[in-house]
Amino acid sequence: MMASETVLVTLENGVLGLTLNRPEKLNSFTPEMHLALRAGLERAHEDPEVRAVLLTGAGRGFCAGQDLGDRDPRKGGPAPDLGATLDSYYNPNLRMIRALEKPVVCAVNGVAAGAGANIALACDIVLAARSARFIQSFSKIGLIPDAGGSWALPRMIGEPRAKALTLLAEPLGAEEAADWGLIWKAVDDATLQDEARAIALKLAAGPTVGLGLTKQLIHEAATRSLDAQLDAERDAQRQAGRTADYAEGVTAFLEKRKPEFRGQ
Ligand code: LHQ
Repeated sequence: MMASETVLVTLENGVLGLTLNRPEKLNSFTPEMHLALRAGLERAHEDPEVRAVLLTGAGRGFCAGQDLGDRDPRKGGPAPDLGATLDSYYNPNLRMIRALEKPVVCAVNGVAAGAGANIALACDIVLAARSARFIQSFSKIGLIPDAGGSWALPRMIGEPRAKALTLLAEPLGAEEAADWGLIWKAVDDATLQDEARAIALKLAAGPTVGLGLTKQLIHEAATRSLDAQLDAERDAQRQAGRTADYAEGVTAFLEKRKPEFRGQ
C-alpha cells in the first residue's frame, strides 16, 4: 500500500482504521489524501484480515471537503474542470465505500463540511460527537452538493430538508442529524472514539459474508420492486446459508454459547 501521512492506517482485530490526517486544514482533501484513502479502501477490499473499516479524522475536524487553497482563482488561468476532479478522486472513493462488502463505521469527530459531510454520510454506521456539525457548504461557493450528497440526502431525510440544508448551507448539529435519521447516533465527544471502535470491533467479529450481503440488499432496495427484492433476498440467503459462519451461529445457539465467526 502507498504510504502517506495524510491518512493514518491501523489494523486491530479485523478493524482497518483510516484516519484523515491534515488536521491543520481540518482534513480537507488534496489529491494525495484522496489517493491515500483509496489505497486504504483497496486494502479493505482485498485483505481478508480486514472485516470492518473505521473512518475518522485527526484533530478538531472530521473533514472540510475539498482543499480550497489548492486552486486559488486569484492565480488566474482557465476555469478548473471540477467534473474531472470528481471523476478522478471523489467518485472512486465514494463507490468503494458503498460497494465494500464489509461494514464501514464513521466517527465524525468534528465539523464535516462539503464533500467531507457526504463522505461521512456514505458510510454504513455513522456516529458523531455531540459538538460535530454537518454543513452542505457547497452553495456558499457556487457549487452543487457532490460526493453523493444530492442522491443520499433526499433519500435519507426527504426533499424539504434536503433542499433547505443544501440551498441554505446552514450547519446541522449532531443531535439533530441523528433525530432526522441522517446518522445513527450522536454521542459525547469524550466517548466517540471508544464507542465507534467498539461497534467496528463487534462488526469485525461478525459473520462478514452475511453482513456484506445485508448492506448490499439495503442499498439495492431503493431501486427495486418488492417482488424483485424478495428474489434477491432468496439468492442472498441461499449464499449466507452456505457459509461456515451460519453453521457456527446455529451451533453456538444450540450449545448456548457465544459464536466464533471467522468471516467465512
Ligand atoms: C481549509 C478548508 C478547506 C482549505 C478549513 N480548504 N483550508 C469542491 C471543488 C472541487 C471538486 C469537487 O468537489 C468539491 C467539493 C467540496 O467539498 S466544496 C466545499 C469545500 N469546503 C468548504 O467550502 C468548507 C470551507 N471551510 C469552512 O467553511 C470552515 O473552515 C468550517 C465551517 C469547515 C470550519 O470553520 P472553523 O471551525 O471556524 O475553522 P476555520 O475556518 O478557522 O478553519 C481552520 C483552518 O482550516 C483554517 O486555516 P488557517 O490557516 O487559517 O488556520 C482554514 O482556512 C482551513 N480550512 N476548511 N476546505
